[in-house]
Amino acid sequence: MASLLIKNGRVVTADSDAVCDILVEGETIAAIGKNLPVQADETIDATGKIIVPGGIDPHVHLDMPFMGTFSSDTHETGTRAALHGGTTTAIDFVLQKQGHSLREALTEWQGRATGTAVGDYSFHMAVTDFNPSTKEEIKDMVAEGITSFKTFMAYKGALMIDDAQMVGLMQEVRRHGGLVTAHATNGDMIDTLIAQHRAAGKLTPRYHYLSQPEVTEAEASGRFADIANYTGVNSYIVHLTCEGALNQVRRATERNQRVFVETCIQYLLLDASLYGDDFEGAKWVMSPPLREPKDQQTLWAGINQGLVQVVGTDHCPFMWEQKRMGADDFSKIPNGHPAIEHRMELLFSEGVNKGRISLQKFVEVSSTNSAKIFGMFPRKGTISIGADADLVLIDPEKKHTISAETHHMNVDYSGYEGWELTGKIETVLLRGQVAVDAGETKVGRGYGQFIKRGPVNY
Ligand code: DUC
Ligand code: ZN
Ligand code: ZN
Ligand code: ZN
Repeated sequence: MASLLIKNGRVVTADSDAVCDILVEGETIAAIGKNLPVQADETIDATGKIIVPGGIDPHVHLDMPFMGTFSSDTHETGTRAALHGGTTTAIDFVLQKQGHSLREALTEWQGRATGTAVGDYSFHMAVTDFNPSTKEEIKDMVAEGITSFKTFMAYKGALMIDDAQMVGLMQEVRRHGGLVTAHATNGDMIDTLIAQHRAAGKLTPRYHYLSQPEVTEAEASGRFADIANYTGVNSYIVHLTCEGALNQVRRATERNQRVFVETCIQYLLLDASLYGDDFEGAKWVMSPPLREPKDQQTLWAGINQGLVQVVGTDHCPFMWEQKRMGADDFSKIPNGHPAIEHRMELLFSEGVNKGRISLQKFVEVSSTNSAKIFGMFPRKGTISIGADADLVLIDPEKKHTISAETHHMNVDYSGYEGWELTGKIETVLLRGQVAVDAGETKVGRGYGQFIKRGPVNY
């Protein structure tokens, strides 16, 4: 078995921080300690580097059919870009087609990801049509290692389920020990506001933002938490963006309910002032939309208060030409934003280096908490003996600039063009293999494996 010794790095996990050596044998970590008295086939000198567990992005949409087109990163290009940014595992969404089975959707997604992904991946199952036959499939999905079930409370007619279906799904998922997640926005309210704006000839990207005010998210987040509390299911709100929604979660904690919360890197760093009256704002047309500076502050505080456990991306890239499908009507702009590659470096530079979060919080929200919530811990999400050797070596001082010219995502613009970051991910290991080093990809198409997941372990 090949062995690799990583010497003298500052090894940081969610609950430890020490300069030491890591011995990797095959795909896993064999030993950790100061000055390990071992010889290995290869040695990496990590002096001056910070070593953290491989990042987990629990919210990505790769090669996904949506709004009349497909998101532009495939499982190959998306997971490769993820590796360049230190994300070694991504959880992608399988979308059930209304009127069809979960199995059909899973087979379709497996067909796109199997043998093509470069980084490790798993799937959430988005249940868009809960009925007696879908109900019977829940246990089959759990048996396949798909233990999280996504719901959309918006996108009526394509993805949305109603509250009756929500209750039934939660009851069934609870029976099988799974987790229900939600895109928690009030679809009917949003559809009404979109129709009103269009009827008034208000068609620029700014009206995308004005069609999804904070109340649409706060209302649905509270409703989701209430139904979850009634059914007793494990619950998780994806891409939470704002104060009103987080207050609903805070309220739930007061009755000793636990609702997991994910925000995404863009909601921490970007705000709605990017939606001007020209088409440029289409770069940030995503749902929910970017919010206000006061919401960013609430989210950073929420991380430190332990109310927000996860920072993902909702990576859902579209080429500029695809965005232009909505050049004359904001409601036709494919919703989504590219970020899978830059989540960790953005969070390190703007979070850790600017003193908003500690290095250990960084590890928790970028990796460990997702591993625990989504049933992959301790195989993923930490640096411990027996865990997968998914390791990220960061040069904490090195400066670099984000640009579409140099990124690896298959999309022709960046939402962060020209941002100068401090802290660069230099080397990334995935299951013991150097996957990225000094900007070069070292593993190929098909190296990524499907990760079977278990119950919540948080
Ligand atoms: N929001 C997006 O912006 N894109 C994909 C799906 C979603 O909910
Ligand atoms: Zn059952
Ligand atoms: Zn969503
Ligand atoms: Zn999403």
